[in-house]
Amino acid sequence: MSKAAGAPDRSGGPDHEFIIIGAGICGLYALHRLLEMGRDVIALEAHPGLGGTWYKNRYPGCRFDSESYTYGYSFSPELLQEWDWSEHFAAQPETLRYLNHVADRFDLRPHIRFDSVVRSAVFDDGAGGWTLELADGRRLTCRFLMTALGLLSAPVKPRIPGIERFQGTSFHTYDWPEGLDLTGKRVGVIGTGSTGVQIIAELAGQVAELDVFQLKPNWCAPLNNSPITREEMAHIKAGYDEIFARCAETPGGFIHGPDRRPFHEVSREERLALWEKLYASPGFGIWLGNFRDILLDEDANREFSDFIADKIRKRVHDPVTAEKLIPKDHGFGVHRVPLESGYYEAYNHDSVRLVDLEETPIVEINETGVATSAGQFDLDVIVYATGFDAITGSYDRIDFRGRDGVRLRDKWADGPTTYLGALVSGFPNLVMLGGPHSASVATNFPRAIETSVDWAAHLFAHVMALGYVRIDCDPDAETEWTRHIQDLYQRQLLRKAKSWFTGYNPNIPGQDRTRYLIYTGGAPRYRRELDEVAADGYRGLVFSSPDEVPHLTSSEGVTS
Ligand code: NA7
Repeated sequence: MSKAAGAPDRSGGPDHEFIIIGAGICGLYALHRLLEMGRDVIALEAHPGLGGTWYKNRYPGCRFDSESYTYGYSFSPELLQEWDWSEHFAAQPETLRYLNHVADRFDLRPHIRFDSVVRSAVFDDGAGGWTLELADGRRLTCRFLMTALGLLSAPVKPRIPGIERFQGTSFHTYDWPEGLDLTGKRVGVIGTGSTGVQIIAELAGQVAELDVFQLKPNWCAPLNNSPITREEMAHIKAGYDEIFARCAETPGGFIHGPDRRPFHEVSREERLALWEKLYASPGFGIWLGNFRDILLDEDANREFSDFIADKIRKRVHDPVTAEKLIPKDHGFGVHRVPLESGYYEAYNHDSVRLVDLEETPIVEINETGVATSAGQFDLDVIVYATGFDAITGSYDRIDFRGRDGVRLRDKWADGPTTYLGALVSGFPNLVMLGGPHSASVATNFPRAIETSVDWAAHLFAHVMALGYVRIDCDPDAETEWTRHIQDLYQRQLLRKAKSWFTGYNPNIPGQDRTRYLIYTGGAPRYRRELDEVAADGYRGLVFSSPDEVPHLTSSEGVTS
C-alpha cells in the first residue's frame, strides 16, 4: 500500500497510515525506512527546516563531541562513501548540511510537512487511530503514530525574578538569533553545561566582556579536535565496517569502550599513564574508554576526579578561579561530561569573569543586567544556557491522550513508564523512537536510533504481514520494564547525580527530584533485549486484528 506523498486518503480511513512527529536525525531515518517498506507516511516537523537539534542549535561553538564518522547514518554504504567529514568533530553547520544531503539523496523532503507544530494527539478508539491537532488548526489522522521528538528539544529558561525586565538582548541557546553580532558587547552566559562550555570557549576574547554565571561547575575534558585529511577520510571510508562493528560492541555505541581491568589491581603508574593518554586523545575516551570502575566505585572515581582537578589547576592561571571550576558535589563522569576546546583557558582572558552563584547568588535580573548578592553586572546580552526539560519535556508539550482519554502527562507525572522505551500501555499504535527508557541517552545517538527505528520497522512488517490494526502493550510488561530501568540505575554512581540524566531540573516545578529516564544497561544489552522480545513473538505486546476492534470494518484494516 502506497500513496502519493502526503495525499490524504478520503475513502473513510485515516489521512495517512503512519505519521512521524519530528524530522530530526531520528525522524528522517524512520521516514526513510517506512518509505522503503512502501508505506503511506509523512513526517511533521515543527520548524521550517529539517535536522531537529542540528537545525535549532546554532550557537557559536556548537559541534559534535561524538566522532563525526560514527555520527553519520550507517544504513547506506553509498552514503557513507560519498560524504566527507572535514573535522573529527564537525561543527553544527556541517552536520545540518549532512542531514539535508541525506533528505535530498533519499527523496525524503516531499514527505515532510514543515511548520507543523503538533499540539495534541488523541487516540480514537472508534476509528482505531490517532487524531493530531496542529497549532495552525489543521487536523490529521493516522493509523500509527511514531514519535521522534528529540531528547533535548524543550528549552527551559531559569526561574529568576525580574527576567522579563531586561532591556537588552536575551535568549535561550536553542533560539540563538540569526546574524547576532557580539563584537564589542558585554555578554553574560548563565549556565555551564555542555552548551555553555562550548559558547564560553568560543566567545572568550571575542566580546568586550564575558561574565559567566555558574551555579555549579561540571567536570570537562578536552575534545582534542582536528581536521580530517583526505588520506584519513579515505582510511575511514575503507574501515566503516570495522568502525560500526566496534560501535556495536561498546556500551556507549562509540569507538571508545571501557577498560574492564579491576581498577584496584592496576598500579598507580599504569593508571596515570592511561589517564595522560586519554586526556591527550580525542573524544569521549576519557569518559567511556576509562576504567569501568570509575563510574561504579567511589574510591576509583575520587582518584580520577583528583587527576582531572589537577589538570584544571594547571590550565587556569588564577588559583581562586581554578578552585571554583572544580566540582565538589559530584565525581567525574556521573553527569554528562562536556568536551571542550580551550574552555579553561577562557578564564585566563582579562575580559572573562567567573561569577560563582553558590557564593553570590543571583538576586534578580533587571533592566540593565544581572544583580547578584555581590552587586550589579551590566550587560548588553544575556545568554540562557540553562538546558532543557530533558527527554520527557517534548512529550509533555503535546497533549497525548490514549484510551479512555488518559493523558500521557498524567500517567507520567511521577516519571515515565514504558515497555522497552517504545510503547506505553493504553496508548495503542504509538511507537516511541529513541524516547524515555531507551538507550538513546549517554550513547551515540545515531547508533541508538538506528536500533530503535530498525526494531520498529520489523515490528510494523510483522503487523502488516499478519493484518493487525492495533498494537498495545501489556501493563505488566510495562511495569516490569520500568522496574528494570530503575534497577539498572542502582548499579551506577550516576543514580546520586542531580542532572538531566536523572531527570533533575530545578527550573521546572516538580522536577527537583530523581526520575528514571534512561536505559543505563548499555547499547548492546538494550539491542539484545529488543531482539529477544521480537524473537519471542513480541512478548509483552498485544496485537488486534480488524475483527477484534469492533468499530473497524475490514476494509479499513492494514494491507501488506
Ligand atoms: P545542561 O547540561 O542541563 O546544563 C544547564 C546548565 O545551566 C547547568 O550548568 C546548570 O547548572 C545551569 N543552570 C540551570 N538553572 C540555572 C539557574 N537558575 N541559574 C544558573 N545556572 C543554571 O544543558 P546544556 O544545554 O548545557 O546541555 C544539554 C545537552 O546538550 C548536553 O548534555 C549535550 O548532550 C548536548 P547546574 O548543573 O544545575 O548546577
